Amino acid sequence: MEQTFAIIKPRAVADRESGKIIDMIEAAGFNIVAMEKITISPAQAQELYAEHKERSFFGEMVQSMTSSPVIIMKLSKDNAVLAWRDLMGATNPSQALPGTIRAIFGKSIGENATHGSDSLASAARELKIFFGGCC
Ligand code: 3AN
Repeated sequence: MEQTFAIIKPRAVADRESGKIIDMIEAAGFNIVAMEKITISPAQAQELYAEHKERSFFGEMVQSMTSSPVIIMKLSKDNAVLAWRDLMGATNPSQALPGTIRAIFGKSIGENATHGSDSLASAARELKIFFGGCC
């Protein structure tokens, strides 16, 4: 079965929304293969968002992702990468379809509740940053 990488972002964790988000993940048929509450280091955030290094919001994004704890997950399901992107909804919560996680819990394009890998290659790369060779 395919695997993908998910993060419940700092604001959603601080607002005690992680339980509701995990409920939605399980209701959608994902298996939680690994899960941990961590504070992301600046180096991990910079590596995660390496492709956005030149963007104006890069510093702000690294700052916000490292500001307080997150929940990281390794999820598995058939077509997990696409299925998790669909369940999250569009990056900008105001454009996310009703019923998606970002539509329900997202506050803004930066504080959009969750992260998900955008391809199988990204999933493998991101899982390695956060879970290494283990699990
Ligand atoms: P996604 O997370 O849906 O793959 P990307 O890859 O376009 O979206 O963006 C990566 C992260 O950068 C998003 N999770 C979002 O929170 C943040 N982001 C994207 N655009 C902006 C923006 N204009 N201002 C602040 N943060 C942004």
